Amino acid sequence: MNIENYLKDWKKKIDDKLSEHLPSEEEYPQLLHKAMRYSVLSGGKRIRAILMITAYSFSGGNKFDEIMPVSSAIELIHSYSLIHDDLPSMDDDDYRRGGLSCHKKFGEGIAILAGDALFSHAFYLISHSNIKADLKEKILKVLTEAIGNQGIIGGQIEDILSDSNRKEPKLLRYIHSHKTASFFSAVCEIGAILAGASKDKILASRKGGLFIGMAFQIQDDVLDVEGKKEELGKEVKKDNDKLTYPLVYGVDFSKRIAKKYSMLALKHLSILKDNDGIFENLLNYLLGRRN
Ligand code: GRG
Repeated sequence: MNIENYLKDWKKKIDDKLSEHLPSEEEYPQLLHKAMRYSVLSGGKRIRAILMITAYSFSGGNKFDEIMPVSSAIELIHSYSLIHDDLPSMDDDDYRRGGLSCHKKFGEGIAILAGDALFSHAFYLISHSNIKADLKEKILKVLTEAIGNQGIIGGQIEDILSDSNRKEPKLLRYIHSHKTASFFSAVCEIGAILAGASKDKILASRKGGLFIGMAFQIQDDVLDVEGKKEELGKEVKKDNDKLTYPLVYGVDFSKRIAKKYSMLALKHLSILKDNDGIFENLLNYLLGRRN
């Protein structure tokens, strides 16, 4: 299958479910729900949810309706991290996904609370889903580990403390593997767990997802240097004072490292049943993307 169609079809299904799973703008307190819906439904590639669904499907899962609350939860957590990442005390970004960032549109207090509410709502969706209790417990362990102090937040704190004078490759790998790749790893592992896959497939999905995440974040760094505001939907050259792959290795070598990580990802994921080469095409898409 053509990868653009694959991504487009799943994005549409994920977007529809997200709209259904979010509280309506008419529901009290309206302003909170408006800010939540604005941030989640204003765009986004839905890559994390698509990876979860793909790992699920290639591990033998076929009950897509049952797992959609988990794919929504993943995108709600991601949107929450973007809202908080854009705040003045973090990356201080006025634009996101081609529009105003949440705090620019609604004010800082509302944006913080909208992020917090998205985070809680993600766990509401998982806990109210029809997924079997033992699988729920397993995925919650993976998810909470990936997004907490030893995952996204651990990476984010080192990211905001980092500066371009400390060109330390070990610290750079810590930031990227925690801030971004830990979540990619978790969503692939969760897909395999939900499908009831064997231990070796679950581990392969976890490792493959980690390498996809590393490649993805390096490309994100490269886009900050080479990308265009109109394509990215946010300001470029915002990472000038940050520890990034282009800073430490230069743009060309960073691209080669991203390619190496994508090959490693494919090596691990090769034990899943991917008849149409979706993972390979997906990685090529991610490394060639302009937003
Ligand atoms: C919510 C767990 C949690 C933590 C809060 C603010 C923060 C702590 C973490 C920020 C982590 C962060 C924003 C990492 C950057 C990851 C990244 C490359 C985001 C862009 O992802 P895309 O390109 O965005 O998938 P779209 O718009 O397509 O969804």
